[in-house]
Amino acid sequence: MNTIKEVAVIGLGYIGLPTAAILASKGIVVKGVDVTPRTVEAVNKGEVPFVEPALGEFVSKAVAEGTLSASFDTPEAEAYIVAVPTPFNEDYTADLSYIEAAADGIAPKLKGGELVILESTSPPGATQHLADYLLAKRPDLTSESLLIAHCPERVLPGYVMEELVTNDRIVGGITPEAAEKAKALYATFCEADILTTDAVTAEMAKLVENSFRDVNIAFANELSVISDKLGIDVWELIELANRHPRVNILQPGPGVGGHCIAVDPWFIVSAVPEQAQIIRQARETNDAKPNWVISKVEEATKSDKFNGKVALLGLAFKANIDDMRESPSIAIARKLAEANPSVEFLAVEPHVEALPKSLDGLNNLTLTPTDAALADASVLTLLVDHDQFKTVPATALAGKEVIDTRGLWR
Ligand code: SAJ
Repeated sequence: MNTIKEVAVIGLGYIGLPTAAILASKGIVVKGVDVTPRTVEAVNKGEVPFVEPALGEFVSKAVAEGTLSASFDTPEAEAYIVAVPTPFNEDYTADLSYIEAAADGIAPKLKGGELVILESTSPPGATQHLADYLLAKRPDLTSESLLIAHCPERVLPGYVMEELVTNDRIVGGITPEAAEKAKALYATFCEADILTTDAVTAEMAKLVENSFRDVNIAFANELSVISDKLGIDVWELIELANRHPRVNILQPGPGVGGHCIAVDPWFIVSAVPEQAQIIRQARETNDAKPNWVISKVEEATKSDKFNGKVALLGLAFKANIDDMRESPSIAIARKLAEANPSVEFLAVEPHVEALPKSLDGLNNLTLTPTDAALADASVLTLLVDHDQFKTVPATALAGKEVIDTRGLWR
């Protein structure tokens, strides 16, 4: 039974804000903390600064009812949920500086007895590191008086509000008491099973889930390159093979993006480099896919029919979202535009109104409406399977060179 009535959520991003909003919808007073002024302002106005279906209603209702607010400073609370980024360093080890910055804000507020939950995807040992870090800052507290747990998020962008309720959760405690207390808090909104374990197993479970997917997408991406060499249709191949009752091959694409699957496997590789052979190879295979797409586009621009314009359809890292983090489309767009200054690239992304900063400074790349790009370019490169592109009529593709990395227009 949950007894916690006041929670601080540190980091109001794609995971922190939905978690804050759903807790607030259960009557818990939630104080969100973020370093970005745009985020703090938006939340206090009841708005969501990114695209996530259904989240807007939760946030506006909770803010109107006074159960959710945001600020730059960490408040006192009975429980703290840390949902900050964990990028990787150049050597693929995890950068824990955002977690440490969150802990710097929490430490002075502690009185003893609080629950601190790390939700950020973390390498093995990060939760213990957080515990040690907090206790080093607050030597007056003991490891018994601070309940620390890892509860990795597992929700799929685009379905977050649904999956927060329906997905099973894993809670790994530094102590069993911490796991139980965190479990009770999550049970206020999670209707599925909440499974308790130790912190390192919970950390690894999260990393393994995303590595499993990365390895299987790498298999699909390898099949697409093999099929191209053999002159067969990879989508048909996969469809046929998947008719076997125990085969379920995933879909090839232009590479793997997002802040999760393209990142998390490296945390395992850097922790146990000798042992993590398949996991490393999968990362390398998926990271190589954008260059393969680039070579296909460049090949198409050498044709006599090429009119000087290439459409790049979709910049987000996957369908029906606006998130462009680690997006293979962005890498493809940037490299193509840099390497082919005489070609005009028409980038299409229906979910944004301006190109991201990562594409700044490219004179031959412009954000273009879908219809104009389809009409003007003689090479059409489909990079993301957004719903908007599903309805493109076959007549719009007639006479064009089509590079369909998602199998949407076959
Ligand atoms: N992709 C393919 N082929 C596929 C499936 C995906 O190329 O068959 C690509 C996507 O286009 C995208 C990337 O992989 O670029 C990742 O997309 P995704 O939909 O597989 O996953 P994410 O990154 O949006 O969310 C994942 C989820 N993890 C798993 O499915 C195991 C989600 O549940 C996690 O919460 C999330 O990572 C996270 O935050 O870790």
